[in-house]
Amino acid sequence: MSGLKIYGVPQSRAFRTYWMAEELGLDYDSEPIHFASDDRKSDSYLKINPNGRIPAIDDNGLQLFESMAINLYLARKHGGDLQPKTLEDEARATQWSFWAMTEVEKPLLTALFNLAILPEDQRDATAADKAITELQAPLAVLDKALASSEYLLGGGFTVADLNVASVLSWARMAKIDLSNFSSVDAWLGRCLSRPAAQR
Ligand SMILES: N[C@@H](CCC(=O)N[C@@H](CS)C(=O)NCC(=O)O)C(=O)O
Repeated sequence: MSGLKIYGVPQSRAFRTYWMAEELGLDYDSEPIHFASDDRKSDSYLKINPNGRIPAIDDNGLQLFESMAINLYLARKHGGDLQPKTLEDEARATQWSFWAMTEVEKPLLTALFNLAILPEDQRDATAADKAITELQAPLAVLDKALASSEYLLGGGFTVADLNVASVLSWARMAKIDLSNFSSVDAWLGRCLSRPAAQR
């Protein structure tokens, strides 16, 4: 065992953490805490993540929450192809990770809930439309960044792609039309079809 424990079910933002651990080939333990269960509010779990949310990790005594921070840490710790090779590329990976959380996550989650997750009689079509309209600007930014290279940092697949694609994976679940953003669509397919993401 690598001494890494991942808290959270993969049907949640913990998917990001499991994907990263699989990419890195880590031998980890899993504590499948569900976002809808009381486990996340137990005294023992609140010591790991006082926010009571998933994912979180315990890596040989280092307790971390926030999915993007966890992945940036794991990539840096274990190195290899997922870790940017220069300070500048590391900064760009941080930039794209923050960007996905601040520019994309909220409207995309609103769209996902109102198009696919909520029971049909509780869905709000107006909220979904508004969220999809809001997503057009960040999707155009991502599309432009990917127009001339297969991956965000210009070389191969890195933590930058994993973090952003893990957020954008909700667009697939919500069946959002990405045909106006063909570079994003192709890149998302490349990222999500990786064996580690599938596992
Ligand atoms: N910014 C956090 C968000 C974590 C989060 O909200 N996780 C959801 C599951 S996807 C959760 O635990 N929800 C339960 C709750 O909010 O009580 C991250 O990226 O790790």
